Amino acid sequence: MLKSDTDKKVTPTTAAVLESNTIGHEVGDGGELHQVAGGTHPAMRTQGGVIIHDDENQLKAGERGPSLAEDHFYLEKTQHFDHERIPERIVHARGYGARGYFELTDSLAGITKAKIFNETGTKTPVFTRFSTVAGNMGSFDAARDVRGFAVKFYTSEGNWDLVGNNIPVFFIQDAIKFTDLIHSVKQEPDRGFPQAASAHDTFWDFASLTPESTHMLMWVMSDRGIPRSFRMMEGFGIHTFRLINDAGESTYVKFHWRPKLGTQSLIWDEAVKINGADPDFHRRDLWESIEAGNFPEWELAVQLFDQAFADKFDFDILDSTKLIPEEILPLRVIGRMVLDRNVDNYFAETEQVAFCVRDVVPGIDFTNDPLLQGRILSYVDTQISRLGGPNYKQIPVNQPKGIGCPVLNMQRDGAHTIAPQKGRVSYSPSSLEVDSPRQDPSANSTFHETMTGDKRRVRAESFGDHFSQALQFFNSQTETEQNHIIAAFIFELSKVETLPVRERVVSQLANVDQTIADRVAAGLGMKSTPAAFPTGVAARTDLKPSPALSILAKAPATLKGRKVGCLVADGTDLEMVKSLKAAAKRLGADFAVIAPKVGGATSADGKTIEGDFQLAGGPSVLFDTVFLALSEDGAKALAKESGAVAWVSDAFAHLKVIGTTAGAQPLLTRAGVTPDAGLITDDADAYLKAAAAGRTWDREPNVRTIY
Ligand code: HDD
Repeated sequence: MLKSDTDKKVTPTTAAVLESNTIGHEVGDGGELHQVAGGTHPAMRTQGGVIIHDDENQLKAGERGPSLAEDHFYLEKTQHFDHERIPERIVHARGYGARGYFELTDSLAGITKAKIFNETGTKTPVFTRFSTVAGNMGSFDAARDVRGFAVKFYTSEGNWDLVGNNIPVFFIQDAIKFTDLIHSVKQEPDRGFPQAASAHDTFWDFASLTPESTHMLMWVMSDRGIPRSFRMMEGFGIHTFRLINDAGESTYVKFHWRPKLGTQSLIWDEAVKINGADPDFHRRDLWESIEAGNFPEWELAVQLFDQAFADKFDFDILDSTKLIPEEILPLRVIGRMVLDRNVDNYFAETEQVAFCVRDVVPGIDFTNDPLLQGRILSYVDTQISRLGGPNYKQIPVNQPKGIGCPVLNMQRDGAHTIAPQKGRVSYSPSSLEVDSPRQDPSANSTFHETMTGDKRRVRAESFGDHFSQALQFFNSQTETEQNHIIAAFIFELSKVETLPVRERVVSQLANVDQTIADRVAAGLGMKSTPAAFPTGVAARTDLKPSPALSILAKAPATLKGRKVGCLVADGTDLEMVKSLKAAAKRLGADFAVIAPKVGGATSADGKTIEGDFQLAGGPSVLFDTVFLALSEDGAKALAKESGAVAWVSDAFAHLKVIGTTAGAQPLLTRAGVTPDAGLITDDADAYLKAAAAGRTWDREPNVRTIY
């Protein structure tokens, strides 16, 4: 007899239950399995809904005999397992998603007929997926890479997918080069490595022969390529799109996401170490903050302009390697996106979500950007292959959810048809059924654009300047950020084995600016800087810097969303740790205690200080700022632990603000920490204030060579 779900009888331990059921006798009547450790468990069932009476043993002919082919429980279980994987995305394979909503705060009525942008206060459900581009699904989060920022809006008029990145420009101008770009950056096809890295010959070979990528390279080599958190990343629609109003008039639009927590990045050496310490650094951060109720939030802002404005630039607004600086065309904030729910099942939702650039709603339209035009095909195509057929939009995460947008059309059948469309009529025009769906011309919002020209494979002359905005971006960075760009080029090119490729990249950089090329050449140990690569259009040097393109120039002083790591040992003052924790929490930070043993340490007054991490499991790279709450004896003991010494020396090298008790000196000395503005002793308030201001950038020249 099987126990009912509501039977409260408790079986002592899982192990005991398993043992009694797996060794020496048949389960058959083993209803106890439904209740373990006080829980009430429903019966396990097959895909066909049949109760499974034994999930521990195959059906055998005799106790030690062969397994029987009629064991349908075993067959179903294993066959399903054998087919559990689908092809991973060819790009953006590694990603993480969450649900939430978009709320309109400023109406674009009159500019677009799209309902999502008309009535302020309208809340539209969203599914958002962040990703790296090059790495495979099982790679690590903190790679140097572009981050995908894809949002599916379940609007009341159907789904709109805004499939963007955390960088406002792109590597190439024409979609026909996308295959080459991705082939060059993914693992090399003969050897299958390196994964999740652009630092190898094929990428830089392609990049150095593709000067249009130069602007994007500046961005990827900047700290934007190693974000601190998905929550601290900007997002961009990149292309110029069109908004269309009821009169059929068009306004150009560029979309921007701005994180409430401000933009923040990692330090390269820190990112490398994070990838070992916690390959899931970004996904864990997103999951945990949503679980904790600290819902990540972004503003959605737009840049709106017309043809006359577009014509003023000497670059083309259809060229995705260019941006319009905010200082020339300010952002208008029109809403906010809040991610407030983690997925229930990673595969069902995050893996199966299918973003398609061609999914737009009335009032939002494409432009002739040749990159955007090419994307319109690729996304649907890849979903059909990834998700096994043309009905991928019937998977719940991809279904339209807006009230008033049921799926009604003449498409029928195909693999995995789940939502049966009713009736006899599956064609149009038809007369047999009065309620069969009909086209509705009022929803038309295709912009009536006049097209002229010869049919040609050509790159417009207006797409010809590849260096001016690359220089403008570099000039818009603070000195620290510029140093990081130079260091990133040096690191990446140091991994390139083919000398002529290395030299060609530097010679392309000389087209941006001779000093940039000289600095990179010096860092690579080149005897002289290679001459500039021949170019048709030289960089303009008169473009004004755009401070909005710098992360540091607009970094907010806040501890919100940041993590404080507090190192303790036997002899630590527990009360001090408690009050530091309370103060950090009040400022919106997370606080973790790192102890030599995960069970904690014994405080000066003999109490247990609970640990969140053991030293080896909680290296300082996982925290934005650190505090050493140590007695002198505790510090002396830790000075003999290489893990503790590295914990401190890394924090120092990664320019973290370090708060410390005076007792911690033996460990600080052993770790080579020297006093500076970012080392604060015995003053918790001053420490937290300094930590909120960010890293100790002035320390950098003391800990690494600036080329
Ligand atoms: Fe793409 C996925 C962003 C150009 C072809 N792309 C993909 C994703 C993002 C972007 C964020 C992951 C979506 C998700 O989370 O599932 N892609 C961009 C941006 C581009 C861009 C911002 C330029 C501005 N992409 C681009 C081109 C092509 C593709 C030019 C092909 C011609 N992209 C794909 C794809 C992917 C994809 C192969 C792989 C998985 C998928 O579509 O769903 O179709």
